[in-house]
Amino acid sequence: MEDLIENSVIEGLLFSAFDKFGPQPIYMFPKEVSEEEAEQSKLENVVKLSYRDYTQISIKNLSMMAGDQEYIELHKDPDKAPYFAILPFPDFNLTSLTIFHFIRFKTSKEPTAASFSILVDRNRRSFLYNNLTQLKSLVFNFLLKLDLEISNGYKSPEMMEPFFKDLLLKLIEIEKKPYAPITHATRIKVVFAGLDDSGKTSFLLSIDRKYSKLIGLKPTIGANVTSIQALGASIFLWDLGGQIASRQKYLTKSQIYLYETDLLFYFIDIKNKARFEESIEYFQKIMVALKEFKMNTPIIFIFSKGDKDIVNNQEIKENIQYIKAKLIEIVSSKKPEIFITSIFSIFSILQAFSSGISKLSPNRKLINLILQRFSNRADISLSLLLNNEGLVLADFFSWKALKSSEIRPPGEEADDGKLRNIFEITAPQFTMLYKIFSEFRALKQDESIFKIADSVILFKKIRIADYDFFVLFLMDDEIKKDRINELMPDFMYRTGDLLLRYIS
Ligand SMILES: Nc1nc2c(ncn2[C@@H]2O[C@H](COP(=O)(O)OP(=O)(O)OP(=O)(O)O)[C@@H](O)[C@H]2O)c(=O)[nH]1
Ligand SMILES: [Mg+2]
Repeated sequence: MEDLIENSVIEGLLFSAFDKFGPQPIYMFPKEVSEEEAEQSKLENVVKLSYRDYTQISIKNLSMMAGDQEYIELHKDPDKAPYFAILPFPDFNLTSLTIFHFIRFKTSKEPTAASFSILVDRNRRSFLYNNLTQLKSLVFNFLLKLDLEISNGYKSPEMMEPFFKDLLLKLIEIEKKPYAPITHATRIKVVFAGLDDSGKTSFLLSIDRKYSKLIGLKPTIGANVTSIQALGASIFLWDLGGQIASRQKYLTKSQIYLYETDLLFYFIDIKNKARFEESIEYFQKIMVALKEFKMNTPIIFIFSKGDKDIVNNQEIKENIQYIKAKLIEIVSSKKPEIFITSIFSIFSILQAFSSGISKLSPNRKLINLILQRFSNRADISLSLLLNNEGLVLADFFSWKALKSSEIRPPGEEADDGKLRNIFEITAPQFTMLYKIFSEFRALKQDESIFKIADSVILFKKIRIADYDFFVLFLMDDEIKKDRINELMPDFMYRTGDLLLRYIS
């Protein structure tokens, strides 16, 4: 086992569980070393973990995933629990893929919260990102088997070793496959496609706040690739100019243009009904190409040019309904994710972009959950976590906590359960919030309070490493600020590392 680990990207396997002393390491491979040896190994830049190190990792794993005493509550609502996350352990130069899990012992009524981690050198963490789907399913199966083995109680590490070894061999197989290169930096390819004149370049310029270039914009000829460094990754943006000749080229040379697309934004000009059929046809061809590469690329549909003054016109509404129905037919497997955007509402563009980018973040669910717990504890009805560029990294919304009638559109039921996308419902309010956000950011203060109708918005700037993040809270009473400030350090502790590595 030790030898296998030494020669692979895997630095360790750790199974931890709660017991009466808190989170404890139960099975760990390679075997722990003495503390002196662990100290020494740090100087030599190799990873050797002592029992205390494994315990620290167990504590972080379980407290991040389950949160102190809340793990039983999570269990009551398993759908809400994030079952995995990629967690950084900078103290040990490690990154883990951690799967959260409940063990059901025959001897106990209550399930026991547990976690299983694959530990890798943090400089080689792209192994986890590049093979996430495969690794997850491998580990889920492994845990099922493990459950059966220990259902009468923990067995000795020696007895369990073959199980872990079996898993390790499978992991090494994945590592050896040539299509899973281990690179140092995460590189992400985002493709923007749609007919000519559908607003792709305008959307991209808006994300970049290059408003002055929006005027007199010319059609994009061929593909225009730019890149941004954000959220711990290099994001390559492929703006595929939509002229007919170019479209054909992308499809015949899909190996170049569509291969390894991590995320696709597909644009439809909702004002131009005459071209809906043409647009759908192009989309279907792109889908065929993507399917050939066996890629499960997430798709975000952008209904562009939904400017405020026309978006509620009967004609536009009908257009939207029509094209929505078409898309539902095409992507029959799941609900298409649609955003109506306008270059006159920067927030509409940022939230569409954020939603796409969040699909690339394995930790998004966990960050959301931490924000949700925070908001519940502080009795906050709406909170948003933004990065300096205004991307929404996490959001929380609850009707229950929302007493103010101002923000609820007429006819909306006060029903928490049915909410899926908070942006859909509160878009106009968010536009306003975003405007305030821009003002706040310009102020260079750490905290600011804005009053709107019978609500209060609190903005807080938090600094993690060299980066600014912003949290925005909507509340009915300024008094809740104290509670927020009290809970803030814990929130920052829990989310800090996750935010720095949002997608890498
Ligand atoms: N009213 C309105 N016009 C928009 C919006 N977005 C883009 N446009 C206009 O639509 C036209 C085409 O926009 P582009 O961004 O160049 O479209 P494109 O998809 O990049 O087009 P190609 O490069 O030819 O594929 C321009 O005149 C834009 O000003 C919008 O949200 N509202
Ligand atoms: Mg263009």
